[in-house]
Amino acid sequence: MKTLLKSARIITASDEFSGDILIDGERIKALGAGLEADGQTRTVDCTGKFITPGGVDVHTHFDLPMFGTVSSDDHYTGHKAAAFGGTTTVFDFISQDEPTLAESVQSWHAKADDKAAIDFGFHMNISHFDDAVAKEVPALRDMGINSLKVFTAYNGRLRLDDGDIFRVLRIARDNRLLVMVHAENGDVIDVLVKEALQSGHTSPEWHALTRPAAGAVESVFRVIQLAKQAQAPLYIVHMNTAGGVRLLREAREQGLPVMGETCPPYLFFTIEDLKKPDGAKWICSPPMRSLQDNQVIQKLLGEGVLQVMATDHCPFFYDGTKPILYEGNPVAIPGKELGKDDFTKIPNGLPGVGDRMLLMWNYGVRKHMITPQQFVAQHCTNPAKIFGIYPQKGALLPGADADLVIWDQDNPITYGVEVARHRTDYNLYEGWKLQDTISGVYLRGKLIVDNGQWMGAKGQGRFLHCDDPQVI
Ligand code: DUC
Ligand code: ZN
Ligand code: ZN
Repeated sequence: MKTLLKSARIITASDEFSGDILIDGERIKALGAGLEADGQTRTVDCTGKFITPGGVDVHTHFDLPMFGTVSSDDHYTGHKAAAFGGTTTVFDFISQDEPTLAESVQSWHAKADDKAAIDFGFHMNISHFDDAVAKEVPALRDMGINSLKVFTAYNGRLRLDDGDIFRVLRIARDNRLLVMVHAENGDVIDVLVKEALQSGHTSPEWHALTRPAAGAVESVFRVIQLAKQAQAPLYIVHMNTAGGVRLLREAREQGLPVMGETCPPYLFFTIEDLKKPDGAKWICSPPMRSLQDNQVIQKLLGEGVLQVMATDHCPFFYDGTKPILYEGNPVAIPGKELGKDDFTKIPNGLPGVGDRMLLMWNYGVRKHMITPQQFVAQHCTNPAKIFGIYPQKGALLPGADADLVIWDQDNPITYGVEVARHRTDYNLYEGWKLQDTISGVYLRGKLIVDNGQWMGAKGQGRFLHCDDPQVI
């Protein structure tokens, strides 16, 4: 089956032109002006529309157990929400919960494979490290995994000490794996949380006040120096402090192979949002920072200091005692209300996988924070390159998977929970106006979102075996 997308504005990470895209089966066959359809080709008129590659969101947490509940999107509902927002590839983090890494990988396949509605890859969390784990790490490559995540926070739960992070970095270097790091100061956080609770501070803003920006900046500095000593590349997840992103810039100027990711909420929200009566909606780790942090990150994103825009999608209901209707059925999953009397019990995480492309196009590109080419680079091409799935993903090139987003120019809508398809009861961007919207999404040549209609299916998503990570 062939499809010819005719007369679109085509946007890539390096270019922008008017033309056509010919899809043959699951792949892009040709791009250019004046492509002709033969008798078996379905032609779609894309006049007035623009096309980008399908989005690649390399930071999601579907079906993640936390604080006695679970993130409210699973590998089907989250994939579907992603697709409505123009994302056709996601990467989820495997918890190191089983006796071996191989068993942990298997447990994540068991959650994801039958539900997947878009294509997906995995990162492996390393939250306990010893000689046995060290021996197992290289085999992850045969399982299609090329990235490890380590933590400098969450003491006693996920954190590794600096020596173990250094060892992980060296093993990763020797096996062409990329280390991703969550950089906050776990020791300081523990002291501040204890003091806050002793003083009777239980409201949501104390989540942010007990996880200071300076601790994140110090930790970013430390992990960059650890990677330098290990002579290993490094990818810093969800960067959200001005100081941290400036350190990233400095490291890259020195030629160090360090890359950085941020997420839309860190551009648009601050600790002031946590002070609102419904402040728990904004609770995630690392937390919202200051207006100055927002502004510096926006500016440095535009200067190309950060390579990737991801989401850290990890939604919870705001009020998980009240069901919502999902695909016609009532669903209620315990959420943020679990911490109404104690900020340390509020599940950490935000919805966002479906928001990312729409928000960043309308409030990033249209507000001149980033160019259309930077948008495609940060949301599609760079993450695909870094995690070893380029040019199959993240590119509009002959031979690439036909993952495409058809955008409607000047088709204004008001965004919010009713528009976003996340399985939760709130959206951070409630009431925000979107000027350009998404009318069609193709996954490997199949139209899975068609003018607000879900045409996809559970189980159609494929696991991606990642090739070598790239430093960009
Ligand atoms: N931060 C969150 O807020 N949720 C899930 C994991 C993380 O790092
Ligand atoms: Zn993290
Ligand atoms: Zn995360």
